[in-house]
Amino acid sequence: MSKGTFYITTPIYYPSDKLHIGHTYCTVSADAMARYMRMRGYDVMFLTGTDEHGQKIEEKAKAAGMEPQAFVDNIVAGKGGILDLWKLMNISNDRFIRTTDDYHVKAIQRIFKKMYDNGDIYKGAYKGLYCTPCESFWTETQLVDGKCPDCGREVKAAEEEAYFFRLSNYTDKILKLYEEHPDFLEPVSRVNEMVNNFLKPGLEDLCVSRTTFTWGVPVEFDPGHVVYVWVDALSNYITALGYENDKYDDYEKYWPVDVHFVGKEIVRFHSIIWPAMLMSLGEPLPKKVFGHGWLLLDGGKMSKSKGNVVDPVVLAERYGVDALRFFLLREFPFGTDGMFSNELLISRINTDLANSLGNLVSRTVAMIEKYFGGTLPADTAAGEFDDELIAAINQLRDTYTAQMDKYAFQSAISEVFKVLSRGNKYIDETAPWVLAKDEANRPRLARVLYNLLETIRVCTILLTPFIPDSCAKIFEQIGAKDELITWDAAAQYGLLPADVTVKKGEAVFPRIDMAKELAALEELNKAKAETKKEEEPKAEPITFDDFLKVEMTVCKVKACENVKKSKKLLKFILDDGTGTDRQILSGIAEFYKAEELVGKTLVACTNLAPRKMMGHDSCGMLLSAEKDGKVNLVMLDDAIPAGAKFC
Ligand code: ME8
Repeated sequence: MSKGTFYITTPIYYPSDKLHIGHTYCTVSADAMARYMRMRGYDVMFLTGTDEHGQKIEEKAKAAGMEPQAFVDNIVAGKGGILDLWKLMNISNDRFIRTTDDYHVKAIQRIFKKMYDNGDIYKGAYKGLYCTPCESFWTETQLVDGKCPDCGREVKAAEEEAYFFRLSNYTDKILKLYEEHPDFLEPVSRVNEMVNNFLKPGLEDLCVSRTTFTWGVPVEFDPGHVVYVWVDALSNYITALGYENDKYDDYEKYWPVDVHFVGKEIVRFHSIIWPAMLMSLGEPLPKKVFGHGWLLLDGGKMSKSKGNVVDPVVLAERYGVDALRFFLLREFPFGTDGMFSNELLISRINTDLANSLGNLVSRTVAMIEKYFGGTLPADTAAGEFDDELIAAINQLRDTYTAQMDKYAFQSAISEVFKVLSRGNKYIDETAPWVLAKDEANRPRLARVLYNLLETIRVCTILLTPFIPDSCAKIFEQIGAKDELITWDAAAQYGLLPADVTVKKGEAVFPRIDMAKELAALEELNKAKAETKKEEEPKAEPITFDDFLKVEMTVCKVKACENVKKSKKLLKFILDDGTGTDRQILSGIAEFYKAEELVGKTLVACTNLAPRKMMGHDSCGMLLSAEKDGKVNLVMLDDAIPAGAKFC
C-alpha cells in the first residue's frame, strides 16, 4: 500500500548547448530523492523535461541554419541528446515534458487567457533592458556594472507593445507566504535574498509577452504576441499533470508539488513569479522550492571549462555512471556551491567507493570463500566488538532518514559511510585471518563474517538511491535476496540467513591511478581542442558581386571616447570623406586607450545598417582582426586620404 504521493521536479533544461555536469547535478539529486521515496513506499511522480521556446533558442537555431523545431528535436531526442543523457545517467523520471508538446502549448494559451480574464494580465508598452541568454528583462538599477545581474552578459535595449502580469499586486502576498510557511523556500539564505533584493523594494509588473520574435506559444487572442518563455516554462509543472489539457489526468493526485529542485539563479522565478501565477489561477502553491548551489570551475559557472573534463558522458564512460552520481551528491552540500575538479572526483571514488565500500565487500566475500568455501555455517558465536557494530547498523536507517528528509544528501551518505568505516575497523579489531588459524574459532569467525555481510547489506540498501546498479551487484555478491533489500529490511540487523552463500564478482569500484588518469584527461582535453580547431567552419566562398556589396571606406579618427557604463565599447567620430561626421561604436575598449586612437587612419564598412548600442547610434563597423582573443584594429598609412574606397 502506498504511503501517499510524492511529486518532485527538476527545472526543465534549455536545449541550446550540450548539457554539462552542472545540469546533471540537479537531475541526479532529484533522481536520488525519487528513488528514496519510492523505496519508502510512496507513489512518486518525478518530472523533468526541456524548455524549448524563446529568443535564445530561435537565435541558436538560426545560427545552426535550422528551423527551431528541428533544432530542438535534435538536441532533445537526437542521438546523444538530452533523453539519451538521462538514460545513461540512469534517471528514473516518470514523465518528460517538452514545452513544444501540443498539449502543453494549448494549456499555456488557456492559462494566459485565464490570467487575462481575471484582470492580472493587461496590455501596455515595454521599455527595458533584455538579457537574451537569460530571457530576462531588467531595469537600469538592477544591472550590475551595466550587465545582466544573473549572468554578467550584455543586455540590449528593448521596446515593444506587450502584455504585463500584475506582479506588483503580489508583494504582500508573497511576503505573507514566506512568513506563514517558513519552509516554503530553502535553504533559508535564499529567503533573505528574495526578501531583501526583490520583495522589500516592491515587485514590479512583469512583461509576459513578446512581439519581436515568433518562437514561442502565440497568445491566442492576440497572435502577434508570444507568451514570455518563463510563463510558458514554469507552467510545465502543472500541464505535465493534465492541468488545462486532456493528455494527463494526475493533477488532483499530485498537485501541489512536494518539492521543486532548482538552481539558485532561478529561485526568483520559482519563489516569486510562480506562486504569484498560481495565486492568480486560484491553484494551491508548491509545498517547497529548494534552491541548490552551483558546481563551479575555477570560481566560475561551468559553461566554459578550462582544463577539466566536465562532459558527463565522458566521465561516465571512464568511471561508471554510479561513481559520477555518487560523487555529485557525496562531495557537495546540496544548498551551497561546490568547486568541481577531476582530481576531486577521482579522489572521492578512490577513498569512498574503492577503499571503504569496495574493499569491505571484496574482503568479506573473499574471506567467506577462502575460509568456508562460500557458504557460512549455521553454527556461530557472538563475541567482543559485535554489540557496537550491531547498534550502529540498527540506528543507521533513522539517522539517514533524518538527513534525506532535509535533502541533505551529503550528510545522509556520510552516515552510511560512518557505518562502513565501523565495519572496516571491525575487521581490524576481530582479525579474521588470526581466527582462521585455529579450528576452534570457526563459529566466531563465521559470526564475524556474517556481521560484516549484514553491515554491507544495510548500508547498500541505503546507498541504492545514489548508486542503484552497483548496489544490485553488491546484493548479488553477498547473497541478499529481494525481500532482504527493502526499506523495512534496512531497519534491522540479522536478516540474512545464517548459512548464506556469497558469490565473488568483479570489483564493483576499481581503484583509479590518480597520476595516470589526470595525465590521460589532459591528453583528452588536448585532443578535443585540436578537433575543435579542425571542426571550425571554413568560410563559404562568395561571389565577386557579393564582395562588391560591402563598401569599405578609409576614415580618420576625429574623436574617440569610452562609452559610459560599458567596459567594452569605444565611441568614434570619424571623417569618412563625405563632409559629415560618422559615428561608430566598437567593442575594443579592452585593447586600446581612446586617446591613442585620435588621428589614426582606419577602415570601416560604411554601408552596414545602423544599429543602437547602449543607447548610441552606430553607423558602420570598424575593421579589426582577432587572434587568440587579442584584437587589433586595421590601421593604414596616414598618407591615404579619408573617403578612399577599397577597390
Ligand atoms: O534555467 N551547477 O534552464 P538551464 C549546478 N530553462 N547547477 C547548474 C549548473 C551548475 N554549474 N549549470 C546549470 C533554465 N545548472 C530554465 C529553467 S524551469 C521552469 C526553467 C542548473 O538549462 C541551473 O541552475 O539554463 C538550473 O537549475 C538547471 O541547471 C537548468 O538550467
